[in-house]
Amino acid sequence: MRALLLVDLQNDFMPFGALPVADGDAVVPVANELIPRFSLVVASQDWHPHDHGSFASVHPGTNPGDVIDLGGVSQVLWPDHCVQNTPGASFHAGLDIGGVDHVVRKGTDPAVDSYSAFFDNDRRRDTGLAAYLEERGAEELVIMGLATDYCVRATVLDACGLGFGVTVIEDGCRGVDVAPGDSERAFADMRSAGARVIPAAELT
Ligand code: VGL
Ligand code: ZN
Repeated sequence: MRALLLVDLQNDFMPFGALPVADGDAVVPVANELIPRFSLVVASQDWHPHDHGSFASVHPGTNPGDVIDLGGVSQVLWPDHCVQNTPGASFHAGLDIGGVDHVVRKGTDPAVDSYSAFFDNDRRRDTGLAAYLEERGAEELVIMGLATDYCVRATVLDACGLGFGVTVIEDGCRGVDVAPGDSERAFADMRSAGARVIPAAELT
């Protein structure tokens, strides 16, 4: 069975949000077109406490873009984003959320970030997503969303490592590109990990 995994289609990652991804809203129609084609659809949601350790605002003297050590893991600092129960953390209003079967929240521990929808960045905690998918017999995952170079990349690499067959919808992803080329390198990393990267039009 094949499941669709929509990564972080939340207001704060849209061009009008706190951590804007250029053209991020262009992927919402791609998601809406794919949703009815799947019997199982999961959406991840970046869901941070207001004092999350990935926020530059909680580390005096730092700015977004700085890199610090957070509990032994290298951490890029971000503007405050996707704070639990705020409009920025909500899914884009245009997303067909009625077609989503399950939401997996991540980044809830203030001490560690979670780019992947499967594991925290220190890989100590599991979100429960792998067990959820395995219980429902999902062996193949089709993955798209935001941001290509952070949460999509980490989610795809973990999915490949967990043994899922992974297809990434290239035009269903957009990246932050802190450094130019980050998204292209992220797609290359996903391919190296065994993922198939294709445009939505080629998904059969
Ligand atoms: C993300 C940076 C910080 C993402 C989440 O969804 O790619 N990026 N938090
Ligand atoms: Zn985040």
